[in-house]
Amino acid sequence: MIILYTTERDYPWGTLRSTHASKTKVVLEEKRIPYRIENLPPGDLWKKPAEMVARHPLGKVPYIEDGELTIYDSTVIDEYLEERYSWPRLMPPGDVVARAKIRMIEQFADEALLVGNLPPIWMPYWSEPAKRDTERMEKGREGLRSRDLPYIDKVLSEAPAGGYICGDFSVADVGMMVLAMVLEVDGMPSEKFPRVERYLDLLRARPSYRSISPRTKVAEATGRMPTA
Ligand SMILES: N[C@@H](CCC(=O)N[C@@H](CS)C(=O)NCC(=O)O)C(=O)O
Repeated sequence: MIILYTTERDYPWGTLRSTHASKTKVVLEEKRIPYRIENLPPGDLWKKPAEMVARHPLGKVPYIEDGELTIYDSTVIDEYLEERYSWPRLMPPGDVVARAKIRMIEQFADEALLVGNLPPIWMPYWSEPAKRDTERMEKGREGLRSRDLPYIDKVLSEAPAGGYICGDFSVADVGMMVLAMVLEVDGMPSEKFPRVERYLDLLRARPSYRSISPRTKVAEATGRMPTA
């Protein structure tokens, strides 16, 4: 069974999870791969204990163990899972252009959202309200409003039929599930982007979203979720 190393914690305002590991969790759920979670203390991400660095040289999550094999980096892990467990497919086989478009959106989600505008919003929720840097949070929101949501809206408006960002559900949508997760906790108003709002609700309605939903407590999300 695959072991996913991540960080998850229950708070009164929702259950918070590593954003990058959430990408891998969604893929494990979508592909119905049996897995269990090794839930590391959030402090390990800063302390970087030797046993963690032995598996991930940068002491980050996620990394997985698949038998003897250890793999780190959410994008690499998700590609490995796609190649090893090809059904249901999260990448269309053969179509080089469609694959490149999906990879662009995957990369956009990583760079613009997961290491860009989401951490200033998401990280403060790991502290109590009085300790949050509200100015920094607002900068993250402004970054979403001015750059990321307009771009996502444009891509959605040009998407092929299928309802998802590149047509059928694919790895391009997986990073966007993380945006859906963060905005569910934050509640940032985004009514100026109704198409994006509808899309994020569509993602939240997928059974795999339950495994990263802020409403799913750590104790209820320790392995592959039962299908709804
Ligand atoms: N490129 C990596 C980034 C992983 C990453 O930054 N994970 C965060 C948690 S969401 C982390 O471990 N942060 C601790 C650090 O940056 O040292 C991936 O996609 O897995």
